Amino acid sequence: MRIRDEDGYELWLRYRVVDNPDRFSQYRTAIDQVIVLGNSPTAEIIRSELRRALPALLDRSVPFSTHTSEQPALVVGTVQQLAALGLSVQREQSRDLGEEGFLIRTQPGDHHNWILITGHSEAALLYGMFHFLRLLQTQQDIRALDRSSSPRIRRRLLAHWDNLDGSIERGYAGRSLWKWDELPHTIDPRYHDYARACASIGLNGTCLNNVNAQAKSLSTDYLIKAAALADVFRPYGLRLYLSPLFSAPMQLGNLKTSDPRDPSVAAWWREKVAEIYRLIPDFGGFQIKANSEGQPGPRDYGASHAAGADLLAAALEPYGGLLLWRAFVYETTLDTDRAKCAYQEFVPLDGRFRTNVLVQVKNGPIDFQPREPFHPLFGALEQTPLALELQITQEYLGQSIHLVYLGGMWQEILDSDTHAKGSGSTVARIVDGTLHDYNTSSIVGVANTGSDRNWCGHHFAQANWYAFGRLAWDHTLRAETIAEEWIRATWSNDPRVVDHLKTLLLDSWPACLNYMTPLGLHHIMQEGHHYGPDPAFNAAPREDWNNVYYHRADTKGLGFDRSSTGSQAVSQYHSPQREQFDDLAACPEKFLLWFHHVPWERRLHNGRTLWEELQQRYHEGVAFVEKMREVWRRLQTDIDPQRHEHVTQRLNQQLENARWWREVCLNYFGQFVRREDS
Ligand code: BDP
Repeated sequence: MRIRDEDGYELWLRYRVVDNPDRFSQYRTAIDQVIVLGNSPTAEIIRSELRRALPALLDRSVPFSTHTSEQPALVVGTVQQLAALGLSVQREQSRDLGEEGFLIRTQPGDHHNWILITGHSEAALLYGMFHFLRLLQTQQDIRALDRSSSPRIRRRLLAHWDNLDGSIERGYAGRSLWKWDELPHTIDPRYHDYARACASIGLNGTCLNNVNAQAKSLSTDYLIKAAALADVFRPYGLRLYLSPLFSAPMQLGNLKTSDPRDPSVAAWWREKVAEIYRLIPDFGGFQIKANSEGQPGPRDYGASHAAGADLLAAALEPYGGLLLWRAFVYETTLDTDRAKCAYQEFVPLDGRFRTNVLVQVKNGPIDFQPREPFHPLFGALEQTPLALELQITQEYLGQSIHLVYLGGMWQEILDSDTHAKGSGSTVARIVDGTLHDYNTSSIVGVANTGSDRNWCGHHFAQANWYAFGRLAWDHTLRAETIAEEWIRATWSNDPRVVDHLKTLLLDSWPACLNYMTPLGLHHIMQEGHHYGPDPAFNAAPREDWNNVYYHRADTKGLGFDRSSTGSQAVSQYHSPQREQFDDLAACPEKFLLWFHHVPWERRLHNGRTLWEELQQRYHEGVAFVEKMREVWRRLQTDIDPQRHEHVTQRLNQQLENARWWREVCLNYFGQFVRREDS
């Protein structure tokens, strides 16, 4: 039988008949009717999702009711609403849920069991409902449910680098989802599906516009348009954020200056923020890129980042608005090693930010490379909460052509031990606020969504959006668990398909590292668009925009010496991490060429010389993509033809690209290797 074609629009919210007979009958027995309490817009969303999902999963109609009866039912309502219905959950079960946490519980009744989905807010019910559907989609046993889950990080955002003209910086899936020309009058139904998808993985914020901002996004016209989006997103628990331009007071307000210390500038921001909150009462706040890559900022006036942040934070504070101040800065006047700059700029400012400010730090000290060690700012600031910024869109990882699952990369970063307060001081614990006992916390993912029918360009890039949301909610989840959930919801529950796709996903990032930037190499992509290899590039206006700056290949060896004999970037890490990175013999080989200039003839742990190992890695990377293609080919009869063919074409291109990377890099680096070292 030919499998029905799919275009990927449904994402992981794809409800198909449960094909495991035991589970199928278990679910049918457990859910005879559904009661969703309340009439709010969020309750309506919950109802409509269950109306869509349950009949499809259970292959029969499921009655909705407003009151209890003799039939087993799924009941969704807040703790208070359930109590009013005579279905109380015990206080200790719901006490620690917090505002957004949910509880899903099988509760025995006189005649039958209830399945209760509850929490303290409507958003909690929404998250609980989506989680329950995930249990069915992934065919879990639901006979004795007792699961509670609360987000570990409070503000979980997607950041769209979308321009007002509809283009997307580093977007590889079509145009922007936001149709500014049509707003506020026309509401594209897709806005609802976007918000549904975000809510289904626990995201609660979206920053609409590019960090390389335009002043216009804060104009009244555009705020009215943004408010229309906020109205759509609100019942999905999704709050709106914007990226302001620091010089907006001049560009929009016709002031003579944007100096953060000028009272007229402060007044302009206060008024602008007041206007935003009049239009969007639950506005989340600002995410700003200042004094970075040509963006205006406080340094233009000799003021610090703290002074700049204070200006905006003071305006947001009365409304509970948050300021995400980005630390992606690299003034080379500070240090000739770009990796050291942000630390040098921000460490002296620790303790000088208002309580509604988070300094937003990319996972690594350079720029969303295929792999970086964690950013040394994690662990360096004790009085300033840090938001972690990850890039979901694969700017440096093959964009929407390469299948690269990023769950493993993010897990590695979150699990990294900064040793800031002894061992166990992981990046995750700094970000979630538990290490320093902050009550604000945030994680931001640069979105990979666009107007493409399948949202992300590559069907498998959807897994990265999914994984980001799941990790943002609970960073203790493992990349493998998340991958399996996503596969079951998006492709199939057939164990063979699940196994094969898991291999594909989990080994895709290591493979990409091998064929692009093994052993700690970084930033050797083609200039500008960052797609494809160009280790020879040496024509940029700034030294640290050249690729040769990063790999430093010469006849002696390869790699950037950031050790104590080089740029001393290692000194920005705490002991014992610092000593480990510093010592060529102890440095994890995955970061070898990040921290050291390594002689070509040096033997690595497996006995191969650096040059031999480099060649081996490039070959292994390509070999894995060949395997990916083969695995995918063998699944041809298990996957719908449309999605199968789409992915096949991309895998073909990925394989060509992987070979290209191998050829260019080995030819280039090989020139430096003397014959007796090879
Ligand atoms: C780099 C991108 C650039 C972004 C910048 C940023 O190449 O387009 O504007 O990051 O994060 O990765 O501000």
